[in-house]
Amino acid sequence: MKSSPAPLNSWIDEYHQDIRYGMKGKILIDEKSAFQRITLIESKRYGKGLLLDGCWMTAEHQERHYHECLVHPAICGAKNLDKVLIIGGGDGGTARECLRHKALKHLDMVEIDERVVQLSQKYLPSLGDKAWDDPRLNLWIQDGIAWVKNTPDSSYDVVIIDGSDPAGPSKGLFNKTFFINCRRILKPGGIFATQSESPEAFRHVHIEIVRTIREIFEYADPLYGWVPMYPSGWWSWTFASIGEPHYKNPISFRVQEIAQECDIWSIRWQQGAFKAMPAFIERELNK
Ligand code: SPD
Repeated sequence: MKSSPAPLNSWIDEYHQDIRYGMKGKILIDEKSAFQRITLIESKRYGKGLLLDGCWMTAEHQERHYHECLVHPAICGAKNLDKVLIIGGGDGGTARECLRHKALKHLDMVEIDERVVQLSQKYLPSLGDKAWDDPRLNLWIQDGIAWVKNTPDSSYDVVIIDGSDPAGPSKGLFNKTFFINCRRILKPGGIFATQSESPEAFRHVHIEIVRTIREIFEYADPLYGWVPMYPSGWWSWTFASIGEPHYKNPISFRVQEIAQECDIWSIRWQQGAFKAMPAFIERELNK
């Protein structure tokens, strides 16, 4: 007798402070790696998706909301693109968006958990897409915090942090020492970018991240957008640089190269998103 495939009918939720954020689907893989719990799901609405330690990371039909907004303000604004660093990003989406830029010569991606890469390649191949075979990509399975600490000064044109939430293996990606090292390894004209949590669901964490980055870089600004599958849907990414806010001045030939294929990001969208700081965050940051 043939067994019928499991229906996509269970609720899969991220729980946070008496609220749950979820979608209907079924669980494909649920395992513990050396670093975290990894869950792969198939959802009705957004295709296959990934949770780490029970928190939503990405899904096939929604990942562009996140990856385009993390990558293009940094990559379009940096003076040069000889050498770019991604910390985390094991699903491949951030690397894919970076490598759409032809001027980018060398990309180091440092992911602590090899299992995230293996499972993403198998279940979420559209995220990394051709990036996995791109000769410019150098994938290192190592601790990103140690990598940044051990990197010589002025090594990278762009440093992008694509970690999970500030807990577990990603906790050390949000503190002052780490941000100081990120600034140190940037070349002149370089840009730092990190996901900086939700101004609603993780309000205090978000404010603390922006405040800390502003203590270290001359220029640092959060950009506000939406990743509907994340807690509250309202999300942020923070960009920083030295000398001038390079991330606010996208270089036009880089924009032309990618704009037609973007779902969310455009110069117009970016300009609005940098201005979209809610008043309560502005007040807190000005204290
Ligand atoms: N709560 C979600 C935080 C997600 C940060 N990274 C997502 C990984 C996508 N490449």
